[in-house]
Amino acid sequence: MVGVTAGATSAAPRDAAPRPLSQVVPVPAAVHEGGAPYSIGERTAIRVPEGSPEAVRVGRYLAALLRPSTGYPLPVRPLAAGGRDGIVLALSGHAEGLGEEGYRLDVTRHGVAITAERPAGLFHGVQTLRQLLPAAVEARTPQPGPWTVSGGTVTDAPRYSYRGAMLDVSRHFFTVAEVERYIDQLALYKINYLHLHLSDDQGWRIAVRSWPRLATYGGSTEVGGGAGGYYTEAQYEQIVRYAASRYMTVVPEIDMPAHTNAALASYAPLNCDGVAPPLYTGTNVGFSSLCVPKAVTYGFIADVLRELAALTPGPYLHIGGDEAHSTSAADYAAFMDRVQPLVAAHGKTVLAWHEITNAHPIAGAVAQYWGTAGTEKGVVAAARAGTRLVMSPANHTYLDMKYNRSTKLGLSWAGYTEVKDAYGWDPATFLHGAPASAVLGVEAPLWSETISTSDDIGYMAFPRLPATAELGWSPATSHDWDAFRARLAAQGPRWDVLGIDYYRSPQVPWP
Ligand code: TNX
Repeated sequence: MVGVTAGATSAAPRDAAPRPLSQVVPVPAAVHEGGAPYSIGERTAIRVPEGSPEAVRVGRYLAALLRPSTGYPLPVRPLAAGGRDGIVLALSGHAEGLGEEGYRLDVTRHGVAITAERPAGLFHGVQTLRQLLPAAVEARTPQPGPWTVSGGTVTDAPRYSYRGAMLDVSRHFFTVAEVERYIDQLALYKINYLHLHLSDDQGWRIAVRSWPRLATYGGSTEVGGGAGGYYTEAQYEQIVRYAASRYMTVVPEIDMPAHTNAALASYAPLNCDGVAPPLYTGTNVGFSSLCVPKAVTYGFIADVLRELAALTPGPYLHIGGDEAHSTSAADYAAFMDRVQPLVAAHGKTVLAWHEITNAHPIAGAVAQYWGTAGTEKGVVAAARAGTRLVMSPANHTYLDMKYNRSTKLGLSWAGYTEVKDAYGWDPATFLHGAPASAVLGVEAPLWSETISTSDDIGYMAFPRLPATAELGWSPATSHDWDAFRARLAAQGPRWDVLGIDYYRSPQVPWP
């Protein structure tokens, strides 16, 4: 953990000139600079609409963020108690057109007002305010001020409603605390979906009451032969709740019919030959398959999806479907056609890797595109026929790709991915011929064959995750590499304070 030392030993004000209102990642949709700045001080209060418990919680979250570093009391008070000074969180009607997640941030001499239609918008506005304050605000011990925000107005709302990050907790297991840490890092960039890759050949990571050995045996190891682990129901619910407190929806994935060795090893009857294979701790893909003709396969899946749906308030269940190299094309289609209705039976929406378009995506299904070229005809045809898309082109969004040949962590099958590559594509046009209206959003997956600690996550996700986050949030017209890398550079000191061991890309002019 790198501490903040600048200014700590002298009385000289540090960061005295507040940063421009546009120096935020993702860049806001509209910024109007002007008017007097506001400095958060000893007497600043956070004022919240008492009629909304959620808005009150956002106010308390903001207070908890600001108190340790500023050392100010920052009481959270009802708006009705009078006075409009300080930091005001206000819920407005629909008239302003801010939408589900948008917000307006007004800074005047009297204070900062964040206005939104929904609490999610207040939360995103708080992230913007956070980035407009000096990096030292992230410290957990008192730091010298001033805590000044430039005068003016930010009006902001997302380009896409789905802005995801995936963490593969199967190849290496990550504890609840490690997942929560990543959730907090993602929230700073307005990510609103956390996709958890809960099963793969190397490990099954979620307790299932009706098939207990999935977790207790199938979860007992990981890549390299370590101890692995799994989430109990209570722990998974804890992650779901923590994510929700950051306005993030968990998308659980059970990968099938391939990537299933951990399940096949746990229950012999799931295998076509009735023989359980050993647990697997290597990094090959494509060798396992559930037994498509066996009836028990669908009883198993129905049980797993029923239990998972009951633990998952979000709309999506991700059923994987990738790299089924040991399943025939006919079996694959038959399998997917049989499994999708099991998702729908619980009122959930099917999300799957784009190979699902080789079967028959059911109405409402979402395909997650991970190709590198944007030319897959089957996916384009499905998109034209109504299947929606989450865009995760591996050569732009995969956080497990190495930055360059000397990156110690990561893989390189999709090529080296520097920050400029992560930023240099357009979700609306990447898949040639697919209607732009089919695109629901973007996601940055982090596969964990080579990733096993929070520091590893930080190194691979930063600074590339913010690139995908900006493509998902900011208007297409704002896309500009030079402007992006300058704004990204300003994030470096914040990551230092947060203890994120990020990659110091030579493409970014770090201060
Ligand atoms: C491909 S992309 C996979 C994963 C691997 C990843 C490594 C996709 C849907 N599947 O099984 O972990 O590459 O980069």
